[in-house]
Amino acid sequence: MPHMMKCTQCGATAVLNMPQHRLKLCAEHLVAWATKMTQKAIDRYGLFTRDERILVAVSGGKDSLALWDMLHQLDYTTEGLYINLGIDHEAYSDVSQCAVQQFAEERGLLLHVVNMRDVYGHSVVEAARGRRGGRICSVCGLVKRYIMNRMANEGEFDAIATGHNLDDEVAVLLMNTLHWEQRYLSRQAPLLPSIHPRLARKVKPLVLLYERETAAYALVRQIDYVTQECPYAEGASSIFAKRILNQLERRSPGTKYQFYLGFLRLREAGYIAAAEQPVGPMQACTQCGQPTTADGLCAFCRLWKETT
Ligand code: Q46
Ligand code: ZN
Ligand code: ZN
Repeated sequence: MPHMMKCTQCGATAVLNMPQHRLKLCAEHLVAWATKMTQKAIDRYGLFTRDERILVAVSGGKDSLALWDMLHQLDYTTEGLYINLGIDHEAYSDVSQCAVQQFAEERGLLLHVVNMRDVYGHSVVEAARGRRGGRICSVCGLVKRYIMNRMANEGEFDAIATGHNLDDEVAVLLMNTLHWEQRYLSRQAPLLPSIHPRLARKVKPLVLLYERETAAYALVRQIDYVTQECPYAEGASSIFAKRILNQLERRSPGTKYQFYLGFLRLREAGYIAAAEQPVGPMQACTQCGQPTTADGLCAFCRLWKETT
């Protein structure tokens, strides 16, 4: 029988070893610790307050559902948003929607569902097809940003929260550093402030947690999340970056944590100059009314016009 790990805090059987924090925790202490780390990120980076209303973007995966669960436990005022992108491969979108709906019902939480086909007439797959050379993920990213902004604006939310964990952020950081993408580096942060009264701020409260920690949290809390990945996620360069980072982490626990937090410290100290591209004056899209720097139609409405 393998050597039994003991919780650093109470001596009970530990379910997770986190060498980067020199901690082994039992189920109960893991839940408390992970929730505390989320609260710490909210406070340290000034993400939002208890008087504000937060729209949580949920995909059905472990991270976003763990995030919603934690914010609910922490007594924040939240509503969920699920965007059904119309990805039919193994019924990915519908299966995910069911998981999110069940999660919300069990907890008495309010969930908004936007079905791309019903509301906008096309799935993201169809929209990407209509675009010459359009990679589905870039079309999908644009569509998700647009719907999140629009729902937050219409529902008068103060912030949009997403379930990005530390592994997600550090993978993006590595790739942006390899290419010295100054513009992206200057904007990579747990909080993206609002740049227009009709655009809510964007926040990432899970940035202090490793993916394996959010996964363990979701398991211990018995959250029924979808393990199936989006079929288009395969081959994304961020997956390769994650693999490399995990190799570094195994050799030297804490590498990911230090790389990311060190970056944020440098950024806060002003070493990563904000390469603010001059944001032109924003005006209302002539079709949907959402703020845009473009003349006439916003990027989403232009994409949709090409599709139809
Ligand atoms: S962007 Fe691409 Fe994701 Fe959209 S198409 Fe799937 S993998 S869901 S985060
Ligand atoms: Zn314990
Ligand atoms: Zn528009």
